[in-house]
Amino acid sequence: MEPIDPAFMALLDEEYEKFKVTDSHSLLKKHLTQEVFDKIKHRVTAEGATLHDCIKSGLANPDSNIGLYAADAESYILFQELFDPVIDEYHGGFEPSQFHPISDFGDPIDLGDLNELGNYVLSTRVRCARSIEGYPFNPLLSSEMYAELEQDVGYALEDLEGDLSGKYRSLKDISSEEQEELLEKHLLFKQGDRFLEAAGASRFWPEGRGIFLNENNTLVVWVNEEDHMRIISMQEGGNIGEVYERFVRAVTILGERLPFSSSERLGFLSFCPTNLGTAIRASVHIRLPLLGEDRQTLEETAAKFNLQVRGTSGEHSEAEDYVFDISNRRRLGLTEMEALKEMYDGIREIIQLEIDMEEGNSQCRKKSY
Ligand code: ADP
Ligand code: DAR
Repeated sequence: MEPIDPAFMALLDEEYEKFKVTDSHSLLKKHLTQEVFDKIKHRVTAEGATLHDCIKSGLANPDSNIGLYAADAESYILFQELFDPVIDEYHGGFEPSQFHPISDFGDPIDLGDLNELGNYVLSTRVRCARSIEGYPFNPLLSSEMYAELEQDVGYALEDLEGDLSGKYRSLKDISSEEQEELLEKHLLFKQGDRFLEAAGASRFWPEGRGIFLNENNTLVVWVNEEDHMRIISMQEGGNIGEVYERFVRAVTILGERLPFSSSERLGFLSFCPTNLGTAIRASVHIRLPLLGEDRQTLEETAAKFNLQVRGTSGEHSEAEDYVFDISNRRRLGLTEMEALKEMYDGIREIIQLEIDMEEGNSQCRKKSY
């Protein structure tokens, strides 16, 4: 690969000097020390990824939590002095010497209903990110590559049968009104995320972007949003066993038709390092009127079970009517079933805490009579 142009290096040096004095609390700010920066800044991957390609979102958005994306699979290796400490910290301890375990989806029958009475959990969703071997990630994808990726995935989706069968539609063929309807149903991805835009994930938009939906909208596949693919199983209620069973069947069938990109150490590879390993996020939309008024207790309880609390519309959104999106935070260093169990146990605890708070309140009311 050609060495980096001196003028480009001067610009990167200048951007880094400005970034160093921001009050950013991102993992990028914490781990891109001057020593690491000087050591890796001249490196370029075989496909042409530079350090700037990986850190430009965090440089432009000092309020990032992470601030770092891999521009291609090799970035995780070539810039490991930066990626490894970020991965270790985000995934709750995953040292450079550790290896992600072999996939084990377990038996979905072991997972029942999170909330049989249906009085807290409104809906349940299990999603994973998947990248396709032979293609880089957003900053290096050309318009032609986006179109090729969309075609490759489209062919594989045609092989989904029975309750998984459905239709793929390119985003450019969906009216803005219908896009809004799908977004309100939490089926379609949000657009205009400034972190992803600054990371180079919106180039040539909407070329190669689209969504697959099965007949009853319980299986969804996003193409070329943040990752090459997001495979999503979701339904109303808390029956995570059913949601996960459908998810496992779809991922398995698609994995037999597409070469998913993975590494022995990091498992399935993704654009953002937070989605490595299993790349799974299992979530509920759960209404918590009491815990919702005590956000510190909610966050502390979630953290105890390695859960993450998001707003009603997912990342970077607020809760509406006390409906939270709560999911597993760890995706790397544990198997698929372990990630699901960690989420299952945490959600059950949170529901019990909400019940205890209700009972506590009712006891107080009785005493006050
Ligand atoms: P991702 O899940 O891809 O990491 P987001 O946090 O942006 O990204 O969530 C994507 C969409 O999925 C959002 O519209 C969010 O509201 C929706 N979502 C997440 N969990 C659930 C759930 N349990 N039920 C319904 N929609 C959900
Ligand atoms: N907001 C960005 C991304 C963090 C993880 N979310 C993803 N990958 N969708 C940040 O750096 O905070």
